Amino acid sequence: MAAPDAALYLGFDFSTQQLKVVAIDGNLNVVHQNNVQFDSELPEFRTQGGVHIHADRLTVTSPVLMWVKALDLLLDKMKGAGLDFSRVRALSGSGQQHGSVFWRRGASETLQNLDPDQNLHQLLQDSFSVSHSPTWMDSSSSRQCDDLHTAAGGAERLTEITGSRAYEGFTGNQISKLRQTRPEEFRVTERISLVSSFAASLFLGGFASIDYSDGSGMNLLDIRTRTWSEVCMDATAPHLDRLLGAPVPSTSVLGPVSSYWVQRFGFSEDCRVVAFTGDNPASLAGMRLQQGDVAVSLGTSDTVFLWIQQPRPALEGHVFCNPLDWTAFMALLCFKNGSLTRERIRNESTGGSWELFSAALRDTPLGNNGNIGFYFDSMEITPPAVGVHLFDPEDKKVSSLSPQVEVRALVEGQFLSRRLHAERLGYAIIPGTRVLATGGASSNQDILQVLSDVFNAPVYTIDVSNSACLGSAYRALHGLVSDSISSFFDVVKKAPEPQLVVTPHPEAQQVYGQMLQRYARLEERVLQESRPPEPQEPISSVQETRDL
Ligand code: ADP
Ligand code: XUL
Repeated sequence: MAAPDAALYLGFDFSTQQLKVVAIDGNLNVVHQNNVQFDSELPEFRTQGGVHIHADRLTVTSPVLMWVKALDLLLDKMKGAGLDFSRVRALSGSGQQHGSVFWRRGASETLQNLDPDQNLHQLLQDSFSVSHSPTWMDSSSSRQCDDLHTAAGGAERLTEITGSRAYEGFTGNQISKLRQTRPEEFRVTERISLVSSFAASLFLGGFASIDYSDGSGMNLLDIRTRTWSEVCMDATAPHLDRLLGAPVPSTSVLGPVSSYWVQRFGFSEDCRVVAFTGDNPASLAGMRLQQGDVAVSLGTSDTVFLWIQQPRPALEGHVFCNPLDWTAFMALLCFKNGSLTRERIRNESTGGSWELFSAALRDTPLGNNGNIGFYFDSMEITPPAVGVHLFDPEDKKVSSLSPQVEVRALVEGQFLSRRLHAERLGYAIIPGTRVLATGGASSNQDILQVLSDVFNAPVYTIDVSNSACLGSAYRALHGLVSDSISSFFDVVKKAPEPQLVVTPHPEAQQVYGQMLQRYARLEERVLQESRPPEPQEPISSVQETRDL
């Protein structure tokens, strides 16, 4: 146990439904955790799941003062629980990605002169030009997305520059929409923050810079030069760079906490604020994902997280700058047909029993004698296809498979798809690659065995509860030590290790190396056959990534 006066590091997470915090000591022990649930603890804002869904069903916002008031309340709770703020050497945090905060003219001065006798939400009540902040769940900016694609020279070109095609929830498109539909609010805006940099600003007592990693979720940053893309900025708003400030490396120390925190809560004057980032980048830090690793969350939907050295942005998925190593990248992929489809096949093929489902996987050979299945019960995000498509070893379409073969066809097909699309974004299996599995289905060793075989890599399980908060606390600690990537893994080496569960069969590489190529060919065929007439509804693609 650390001494009672030992240093502490705080990690905050401003997520969609709640504000959370963890405090760790220098040995990475979690010594305090707390949270504020927006719906139940701040009912005056009348949110559901932390948001307001507007009458058009497309506009989804959160009251910005609710986030401020949640911080007031959280700090009071921490104080009430006896946390000694003078021990906090550094803090950092994360926020839901893509959401934005519009500060009104004069906010900078207000932030610099906060009266320690008052709550933040009293002090800042006139500091926002837009009281209802756009969130990542918003899908009301389709027109602006089309315009951005056109300005950039097409969706592929935009993806190449910013790491993602235009998404309605992404910040740049929300800024465009606001400028066009509410010019007066836009006119009186002094600064635009992401949720992460807004939260950092509260601690800093001044506008905090946007970090590269969360900045890559805006459809505005050139992810390779790590500067604002001129073509995207020009298409979004005039002189937007003045409103956004220059982006900084995610490991930057922004400065000490403002005197408000020193006087009101007893923070040390030396307590540092490390750049806040997005919740997914912070989770990558919390999971201590390393080069070559891939994290696969097998929840309601399946989500894949990757550390990438050489990105190849694709229309499906997002590539962001890496929060730990500014020369590297991370990618996120979301697959809607995950556990629910596995449950359907379990119900239909093995009488609802996971034990029999597992036995079917054990009793069938790697490669399933050439039978391949695509199971898109609902319109898939990656790739945008729908329906069940089954193929025999001669690539002929068949209408059914025997129950055991069907179970393996489903699970192999799902993991071949995860690997195919990960590789398309630049993922490469290298010596030492680990697959880190999380989520409900990661308790099933036979499913993990197929995952291990398809990726030809050992599979480990990890506990990711609170990974964004924990990652933020780790990043705070790292910010105090140094700026180099090796030191991040050095400072977190005492964290609990992932547990090795399975290793690949020796023949896996040969079987799945070939099968992956066949799968890619057949997927193209399936796509041609089932491509929807209209473009995808992108809100679902973003919504489903909440699991990790
Ligand atoms: P969420 O996305 O809601 O966080 P979880 O990560 O908790 O979901 O995963 C829930 C899913 O886990 C369930 O839908 C269920 O299909 C799956 N699951 C639970 N136990 C098993 C098992 N033994 N084998 C396969 N899947 C399982
Ligand atoms: C990622 C995304 C969500 C939010 C959730 O692209 O939009 O995961 O970050 O908070």
